[in-house]
Amino acid sequence: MFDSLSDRFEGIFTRLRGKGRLGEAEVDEVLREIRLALLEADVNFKVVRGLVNRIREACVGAELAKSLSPAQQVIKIVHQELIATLGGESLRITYAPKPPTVVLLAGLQGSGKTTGAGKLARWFKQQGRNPLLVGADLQRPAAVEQLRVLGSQVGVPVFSEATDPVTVAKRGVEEAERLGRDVVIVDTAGRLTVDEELMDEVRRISEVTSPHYTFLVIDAMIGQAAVETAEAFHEALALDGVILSKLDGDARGGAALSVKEVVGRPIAFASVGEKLADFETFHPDRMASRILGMGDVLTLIEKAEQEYDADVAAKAAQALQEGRFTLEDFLEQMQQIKKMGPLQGIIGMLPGIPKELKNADIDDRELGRIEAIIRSMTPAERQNPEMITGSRRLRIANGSGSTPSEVNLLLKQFKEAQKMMNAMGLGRVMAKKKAKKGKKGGRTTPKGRRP
Ligand SMILES: Nc1nc2c(ncn2[C@@H]2O[C@H](COP(=O)(O)OP(=O)(O)OP(=O)(O)O)[C@@H](O)[C@H]2O)c(=O)[nH]1
Ligand SMILES: [Mg+2]
Repeated sequence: MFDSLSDRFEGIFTRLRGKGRLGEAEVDEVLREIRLALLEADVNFKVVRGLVNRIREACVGAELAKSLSPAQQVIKIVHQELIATLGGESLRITYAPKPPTVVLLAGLQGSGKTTGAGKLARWFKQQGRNPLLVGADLQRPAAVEQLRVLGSQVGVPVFSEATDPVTVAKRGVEEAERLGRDVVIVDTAGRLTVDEELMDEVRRISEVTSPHYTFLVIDAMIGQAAVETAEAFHEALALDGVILSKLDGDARGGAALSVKEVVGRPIAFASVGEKLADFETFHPDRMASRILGMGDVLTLIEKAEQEYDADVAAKAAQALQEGRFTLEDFLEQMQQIKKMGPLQGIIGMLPGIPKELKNADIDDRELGRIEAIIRSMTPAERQNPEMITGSRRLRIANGSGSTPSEVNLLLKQFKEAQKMMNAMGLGRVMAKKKAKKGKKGGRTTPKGRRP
């Protein structure tokens, strides 16, 4: 995500770090580089101009903060201005006093509306709501079916019928009232380009459902061209915000950085992958940190909290503390990590990770291979890996489609990890956290403390 933009900023700041006080000429040089980096990232030129001007003003006025080095000052200023450009605050959803809260999704064809509807349904469920999905895309025969599949994956009912989109949407809201569902998410049809017919249809759907939130789903990979469609939709629908999809494939960040300033509406959610869990509330501050290569630890912790099973984590903490963390626990932990999404994405959120590692082709299949090896072991072997020698090793290798030396490597790595965790006293730390949280009756998730 935003890799090429991050690289550019990294280069700019690295050169800056070598300098002492910044004179006017140096500031101008930095600003010129920032401007170029943003334009290359496909950020709208008006947005770039505003952003660079604000950075310049802040740099001129910033001479007083003596505690920071010039490089740190500039980074801090750029960080703050990026946050502002991305919308400042996160959008907080408020719910209608008289349910259901209606959410309407609109957007061009293939922008990620239907997937987004499923992801949003999952998100609302995590907030303790009971959503209903409404399939008002009767354009494509498979559209409603796609929504039904997503609905069943997230455990949310789907309403649709073979009438017309406006009627479906209207009856969908009535159905939610009847069933006592407190959130309605309406998926609509897309077109290849903005056209009158499309606008007329969503406009009428909007009229009959009176949505509390109208979100435009935008494919981030289109870059700033996406922003033009946003303007057209905003005129027709009065948008409340944007759901930026496919951010995982967006190396440049042009759409993300342009939308708020051009359309005047914030990015509400970010969709960062094909899986239903790859969906986040959009936080301008965290996104700015990511763009500047400062990592995004908060999102990582939140993800861990959402996806990590508290019981499994508590069990592992206990095992660690008692010094009997086995391959069995290791396997369970690994499955938890897998739930958090592709490894590459997780690593991208860590601060200070060298670029080479971020770009390294980290293969999720590696996890699968380790899993296969552990699964080919008997319970006794998992408890006591010392007993795995000669013929056992060969059997495990055959059973998992790997080689005896791969089995050996895994055992060695596991032993190292075990040693390290003991040395770090990680078990004790986790157990302490657990005891503390236990008293408060809270959850027992060891936030981000995984080895
Ligand atoms: N990598 C990635 N793919 C995504 C994301 N969101 C959606 N997709 C993919 O984009 C494609 C289109 O998504 P849909 O949700 O069907 O898009 P849509 O807007 O409903 O499309 P129409 O109904 O045809 O207008 C699908 O293959 C999705 O899996 C995302 O955040 N990341
Ligand atoms: Mg669709």
